[in-house]
Amino acid sequence: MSITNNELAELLKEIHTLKLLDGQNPFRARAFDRAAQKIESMEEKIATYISEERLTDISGIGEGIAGEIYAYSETGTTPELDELRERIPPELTEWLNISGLGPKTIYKIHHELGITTIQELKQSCQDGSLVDIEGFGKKSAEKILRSIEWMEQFSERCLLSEALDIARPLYQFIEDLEGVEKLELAGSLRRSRETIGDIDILVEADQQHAESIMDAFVNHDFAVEILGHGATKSSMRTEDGRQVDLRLVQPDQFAAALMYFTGSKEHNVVMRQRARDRGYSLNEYGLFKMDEEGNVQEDQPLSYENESDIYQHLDLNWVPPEHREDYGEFTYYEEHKSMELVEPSDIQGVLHAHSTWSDGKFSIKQMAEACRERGYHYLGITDHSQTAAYAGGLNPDEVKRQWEEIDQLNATYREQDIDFKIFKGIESDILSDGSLDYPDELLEGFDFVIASVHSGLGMDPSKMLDRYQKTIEHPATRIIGHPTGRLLLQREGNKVDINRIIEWAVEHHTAIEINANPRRLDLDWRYGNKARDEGLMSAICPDAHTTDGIDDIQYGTLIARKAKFGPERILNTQSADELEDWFRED
Ligand code: DGT
Ligand code: CA
Ligand code: CA
Ligand code: ZN
Repeated sequence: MSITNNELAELLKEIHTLKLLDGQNPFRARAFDRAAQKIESMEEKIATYISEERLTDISGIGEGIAGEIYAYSETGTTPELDELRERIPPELTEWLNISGLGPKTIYKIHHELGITTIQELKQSCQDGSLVDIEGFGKKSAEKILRSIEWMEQFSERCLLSEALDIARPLYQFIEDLEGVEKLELAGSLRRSRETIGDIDILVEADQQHAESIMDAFVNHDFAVEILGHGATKSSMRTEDGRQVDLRLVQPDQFAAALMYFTGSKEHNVVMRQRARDRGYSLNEYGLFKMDEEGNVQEDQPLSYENESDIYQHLDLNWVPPEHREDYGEFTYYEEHKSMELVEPSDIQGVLHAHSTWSDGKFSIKQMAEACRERGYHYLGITDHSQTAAYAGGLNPDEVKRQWEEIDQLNATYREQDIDFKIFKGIESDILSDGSLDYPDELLEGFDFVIASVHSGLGMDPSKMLDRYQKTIEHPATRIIGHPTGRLLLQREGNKVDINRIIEWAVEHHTAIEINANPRRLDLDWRYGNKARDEGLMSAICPDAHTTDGIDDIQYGTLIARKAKFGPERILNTQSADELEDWFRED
């Protein structure tokens, strides 16, 4: 395997940092940092120097570092690195995440006070013991404390919706900068993951514009802290603690870089193996031929213009970014040109919304009008059922009065020749024994029933499964709501056997919703293969409690695509009439 200059530079920088954390002489450790910078900025490929064993020809690389590099190229690690990782307490390397705290300072504090955890560091800032160290004062203690609090305040990941709120305006801002030829969101965001670590953006531009583009990026209003500022990569942190990485590549590198930085890592691993199997080498710079000895022919890139061409070289059709997770995409796209996936414009109506009858903030009419404004043709209103007292669930009498209101609204639409229908739905609690929340006679009066678990979420998964079985077997149940009950980044869902629930749902003419609330996105996309194999129906449900909440459908649609749903398996791509028929079938 050939090593890229970037990969090696990262390695040497890591060794440099660890040496400083280890308290080694900074002047001697610096040789590793210098070598890293040299290799990073070299035009020539370091892999050539390695294969020809002439690393020491490079100024700044002596025998010692050369030895480490040769070892790394053969074994994937180096004796020095192994030793350092062994010796340095892992808790100490976590201190590196505290902004403004470098490895030398960390070593000094660790050495003087004998502390290793961030909690201990926090303590020493608060009780004044840090001030006893030479070179530290009250101010530095306060600054470290602030940084720790900053770090703790922001969790490492955010919701897909939050990342999009940052990425979309940034995208538009960068798009208009002079010299930007191409621009794409990359990383987990391009793959529509349900949570996002950092935001990755890739730009194609000529070198001459690199500086001004990077300057504009790090000086954007969103940037409250600049984490890196270079010609090929810059990073900043936004007000809400999100990191944004901007990478800039030359025109002939864009396709390979986009593929690499879109990931996932798991997908990339398989792609690189496919390249090797065919006598090629794939990295972030391109796709190259290898000679018989396995050396990369850097001067012989295969010809391609876009991602699709690269996939073709590896005997694959283009894989949509949302499917690049090593979740069955290789077998599928070897055979198939594409997969039909649901699009926002396919969505005809809104199912699963609440009104002031239970815990919604707007009347049925206001919700209906908001749907019409967005171009939808129906609204399935689903307030909470009677057991959900905390959410203003409807007793049977209220249900009947709500039906009257819906009948009147529908009559008005018909009189005015407006193509819009309100369905009488309910979000029935699934009671602890799996039954629905009203007597059968009343249940029959609804157009459709969404059945959701809102209590006893922590129950034993096998008991939960029994509960679901009974619910799904009930003839009134048409849609299962948010099946695991998870709240992303807040609460894990029940570990109930979703595969089994999918099978029962298909058997009993029941759909499982993709709850589009960005904190839920439940059904999880990882069940997409199973759902597809079984022919499961779903619905992209905003679970809207406000008119704005309807727009969450966009996140549900992203996840439905990731979960491999075409429009034909999404209920709310159907017309109101088709849907009515589907609800009525047994
Ligand atoms: P995130 O940020 O945690 O939500 O997830 P990603 O997928 O955006 O990961 P990130 O930002 O660390 O890197 C962006 C992409 O770059 C990643 O999906 C694949 C590629 N990449 C980064 N580091 C590596 C690596 O060490 N090996 C491989 N094969 N690919 C990498
Ligand atoms: Ca990322
Ligand atoms: Ca990143
Ligand atoms: Zn709901």
